[in-house]
Amino acid sequence: MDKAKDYSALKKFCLKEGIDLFGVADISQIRDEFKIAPKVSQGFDKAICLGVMLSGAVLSEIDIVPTRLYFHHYKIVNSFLDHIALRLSNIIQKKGFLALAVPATQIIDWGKNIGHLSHRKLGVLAGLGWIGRNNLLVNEKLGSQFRLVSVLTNMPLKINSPCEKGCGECRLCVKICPAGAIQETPADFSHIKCFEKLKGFQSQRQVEQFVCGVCVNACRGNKK
Ligand code: B12
Repeated sequence: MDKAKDYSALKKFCLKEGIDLFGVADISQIRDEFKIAPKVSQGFDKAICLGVMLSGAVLSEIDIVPTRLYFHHYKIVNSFLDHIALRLSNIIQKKGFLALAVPATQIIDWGKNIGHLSHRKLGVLAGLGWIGRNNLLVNEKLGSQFRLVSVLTNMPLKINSPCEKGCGECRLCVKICPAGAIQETPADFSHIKCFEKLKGFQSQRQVEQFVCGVCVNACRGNKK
């Protein structure tokens, strides 16, 4: 087995299919946190984390409220990511290894508002970016204008190093957040304020699910 060669082959497949960010994280220290598939979770030691960029045109229509266009885009991008993750997991499975595609967006505990695992955390460990003031994964080139999916596996692959960068002096998201949820550090981010605002957008029939996109639109990484 050549870890670097297999990494390159999987990356090539993903980029050809339209994926923009590809990285592999070592999950051996964090897999106990996962809520997904507890019976098989212990067999995985890495996660392939994928990101696809969002449409600049769709995002640019969002100023202080989400748009119907963004909501449609959100659904299409989630579905696209889930399809690529399924295809990638099948490729790995056919090579004789374990693989599990983790849904891009599925909430499994509405009380605690959590998914099967944190794609953002995996993204940091896979070197795709850092957790920004907006509490999102921020990539140097794409800002927060991308969505994520992950595939858990035990296939021997080259591992990326965690990203060590940060937002620096940029506070564009702090100023624009309609919920006032974004503060100086990611630890200060108010999930409650954010969620209350999203519920408001939904109840006003702005969009049918909990989406916003204002901080996503504001975050351009370092290409401001
Ligand atoms: C539930 C959920 C929500 C809930 C909030 C719940 C929450 N507490 O985060 C609600 C409905 C409010 C919500 C809102 C939004 N969400 Co949401 N959401 C999710 C979902 C399904 C699960 C998140 C989860 O389990 N959180 C629980 C905690 C434990 O994990 P976490 O917050 O992700 O990770 C934190 C910790 O790990 C922490 N941390 C602490 N110590 C350490 C140490 C290290 C080393 C690291 C790396 C991290 C770390 O840092 C992380 C950030 O705070 C994920 C998909 C997924 N499965 O990841 C999408 C996801 C996080 N959402 C996303 C987005 C874009 C949004 C919205 C912008 C809505 C929209 N699409 O318009 C808003 C904005 C929220 C914001 N600014 O944070 C994207 C983020 C993409 C990105 N570039 O980062 C995700 C990843 C979906 C996707 N497939 O791309 N969301």
